Amino acid sequence: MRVYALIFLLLLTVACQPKPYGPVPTEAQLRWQQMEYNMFVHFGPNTFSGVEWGSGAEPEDLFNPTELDCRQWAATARNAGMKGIIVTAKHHDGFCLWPSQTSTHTVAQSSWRNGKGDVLKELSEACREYGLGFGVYLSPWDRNHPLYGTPAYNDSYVAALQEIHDGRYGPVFEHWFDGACGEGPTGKLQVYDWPTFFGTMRHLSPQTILFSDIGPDCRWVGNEQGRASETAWSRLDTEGFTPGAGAPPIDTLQRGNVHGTAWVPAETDVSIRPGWFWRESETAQLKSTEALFDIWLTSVGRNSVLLLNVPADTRGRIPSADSLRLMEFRALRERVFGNDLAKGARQRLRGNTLDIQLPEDRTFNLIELREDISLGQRIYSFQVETEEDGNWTVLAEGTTIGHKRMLPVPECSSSHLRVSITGAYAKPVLLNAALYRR
Ligand code: FUL
Repeated sequence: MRVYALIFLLLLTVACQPKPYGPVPTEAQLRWQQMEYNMFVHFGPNTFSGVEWGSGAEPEDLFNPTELDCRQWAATARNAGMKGIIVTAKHHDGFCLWPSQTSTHTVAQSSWRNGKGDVLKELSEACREYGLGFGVYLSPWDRNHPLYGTPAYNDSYVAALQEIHDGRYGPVFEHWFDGACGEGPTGKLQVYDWPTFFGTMRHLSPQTILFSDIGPDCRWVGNEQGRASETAWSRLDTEGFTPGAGAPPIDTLQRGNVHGTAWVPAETDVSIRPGWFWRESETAQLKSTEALFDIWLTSVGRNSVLLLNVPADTRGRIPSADSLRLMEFRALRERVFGNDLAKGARQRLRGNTLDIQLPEDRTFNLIELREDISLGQRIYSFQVETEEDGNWTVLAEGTTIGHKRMLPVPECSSSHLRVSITGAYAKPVLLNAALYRR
């Protein structure tokens, strides 16, 4: 009898387990989403010329960092609380930061370290030492390459992918495919062979997250201001679209597609400075700690991953002003997020309601909600209320939640809250909520 009862209970538990809804993240996508915060480093000839888009005609000797120190980048990123670094291995000017056989416009042709330098080698080793993911940005648009504008250029780009991803630099957590497609040195545009680019990557390095406007693994958030949409689906319809000019409208990239057929979460790329590349003149215009915190709320706090650009300077180091700002930003996050005011609360998920009973009145102005995205993204409408003498007052309302949703609210003191899921495509799977005071 007891055995039957046990089997029955077991079957019941299995039957009650929520089933995945729609497309779900791969293991690699889940790991990537949990990284939450990575460093982008724009570095190359533009660092020395002060322009954003080099023409490709710059002499190789222009690239001449006096004190390149990728361990300093890695130490800065780790101390900032970041989990990985993505470097511009090649920007639109075509200069390769590694001695590539696919080009004659690389570190090998420069006099930097007598042509023996390799930024990718140095950075990948530093990332390994500091326990960070190593990632690369490799611009398909190339204003230097003589083959650009012909089908043979696609082969050359594929050969560059092979060089970077053949294992010589160790695992690469993310590869950034910029969709930009301008003219090359002969005035011609290139027709990029995206299926071959993506196919090559899947073959070489199936665990690498592939970024482009439309994925396949993560997508562009649609702006460079650090703002994901309040309604942010990790689903996207990519059929018939390409990265770059063939991408869906910006609004779609920002919001995703509610019933999209692929799991393609948004990545929010934004620079700590006005430009992507370092310029002495922009040191005074670093984003403030408060502005960075707001960006955190509208990126990580809106179901996306934050890729914050912190450009290296002409020495090849992260300038101290920028690294100081990163540390202030970390200190602010620790002050706020290090004190979860929902700690010690009794949180119970009953059907569509998460009931939060605090041990006493607590004062907060920021609510954090999370959905178990391993089962897909389900919730499309919710409400947060507080209770006082049996009366409920609505504090916040929203649409999507996803991996993390942060809701700034007017400062409020309460000991009893509830999160009501007012719309979901399948049984909602909320994780514990957190409350903070900024
Ligand atoms: C854009 C590029 O044109 C910018 O220079 C920068 O690299 C940004 C991250 O992507 O498409």
